[in-house]
Amino acid sequence: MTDARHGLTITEVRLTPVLVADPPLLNTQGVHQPYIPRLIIEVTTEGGATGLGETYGDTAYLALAQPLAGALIGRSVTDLNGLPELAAEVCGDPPGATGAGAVDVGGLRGVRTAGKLRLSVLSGFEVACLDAWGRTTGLPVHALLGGKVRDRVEFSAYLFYRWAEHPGGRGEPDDWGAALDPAGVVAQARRFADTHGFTSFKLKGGVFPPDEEIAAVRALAAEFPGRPLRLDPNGAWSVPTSCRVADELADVLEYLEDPTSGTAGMAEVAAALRGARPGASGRAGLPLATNMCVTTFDEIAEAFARDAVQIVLADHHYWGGLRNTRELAAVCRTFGVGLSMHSNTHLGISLAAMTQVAATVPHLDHACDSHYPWQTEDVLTERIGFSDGRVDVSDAPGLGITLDRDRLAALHRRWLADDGGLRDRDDAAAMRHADPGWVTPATPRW
Ligand code: GKR
Ligand code: MG
Repeated sequence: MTDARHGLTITEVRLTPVLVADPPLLNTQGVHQPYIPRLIIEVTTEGGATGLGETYGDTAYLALAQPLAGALIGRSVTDLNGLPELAAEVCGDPPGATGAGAVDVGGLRGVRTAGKLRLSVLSGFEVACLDAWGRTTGLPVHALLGGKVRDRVEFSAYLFYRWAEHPGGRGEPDDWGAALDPAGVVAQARRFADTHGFTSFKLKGGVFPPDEEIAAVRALAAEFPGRPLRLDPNGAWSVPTSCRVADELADVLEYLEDPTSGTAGMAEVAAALRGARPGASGRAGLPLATNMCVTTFDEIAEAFARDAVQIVLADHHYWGGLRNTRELAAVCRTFGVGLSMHSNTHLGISLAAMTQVAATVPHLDHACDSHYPWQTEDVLTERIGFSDGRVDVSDAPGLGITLDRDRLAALHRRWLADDGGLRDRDDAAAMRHADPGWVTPATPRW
């Protein structure tokens, strides 16, 4: 559909891959690379508005984004319901896809199907279209989504075990130092709380044996009594280990995130925590959250029918955009399943998008998490700030942000100059700089 009357027809789409500095944050796959790829999308309309979007920048995503960018010319930025069909038609399978159109992203993360990759790509275009539409009409994106139900969105501090620097001194230095034990984790949380006012905390686990991570969570609970805490090992534990950790931390955790990999395992753990499994202590009653086993609409039915997860952590990059995130919210609300948001390494465009959609979801039950405070670089003229651990919901047209072209160009030059294999995020490869024999675990580590 075109929309010449309102100047909403798309005349140009620019794709700019960038490499963004990232600290040496540890997870069960390995360690973050010194620089991580992101894709910045600009959609310009006949009326002269340019909307911004952001998504993953790895090669497979770029390969899908290019044909979609071309196919958007001449369409209206309001034609959002047509995007999935268009993407299915023009994008094809990503490079490296198997016969079933799947790309192996390694270890417990399993495979990303071409369909999932397409949703991630089109999420960036959807956000850019909404931004352009909002700029044209003078309306914030939240108004285009039906209006905000809150003025501020709460985020949690995202704590990571980390090294002081990347192996070989690569990347950009920072002054955080290492965090490899409970004292280091507490010091990191204290700095986040003092700087940004965060009052809830998520620890990325699956890095050290569970007893060490239990000790870190206990140390956080002692330092911040009564504050919401989460632990997320990204599926690194077996079912029995997950049950044990849940039992040990039930009194201090708000929820346990993806303790084990896959819906079947999560269902077993959830049943045990409900006391429904023979021999289970049943004392926990601790909810399980996921951003791993429910990442598409297709995965909902089984997970909800088995009561495998009590909270879904949305991520508009996975779910195909902001409007799908709202649809997910409605499904969760219908089934009495909680909703919040998780994140991946991202810049301010994505934070603005997360904030706009989070502002419109009535039952956002927990603080969202965001990697943004770890990113010292951005492509915006003004960084988005947190106060009291919250981001103010912008009422300015579109996303309410401004692109800094010089910053964008500088980060793109870094991408152009890369010959070190950083254009595809690979936490295991980054880990091999420190531990040459490292292989991402494909089965539970503990
Ligand atoms: O950045 O290391 C990381 C995280 O583990 C990220 O990749 C996850 O997608 O934060 C995410 C999560 O909650 O699982
Ligand atoms: Mg997670």
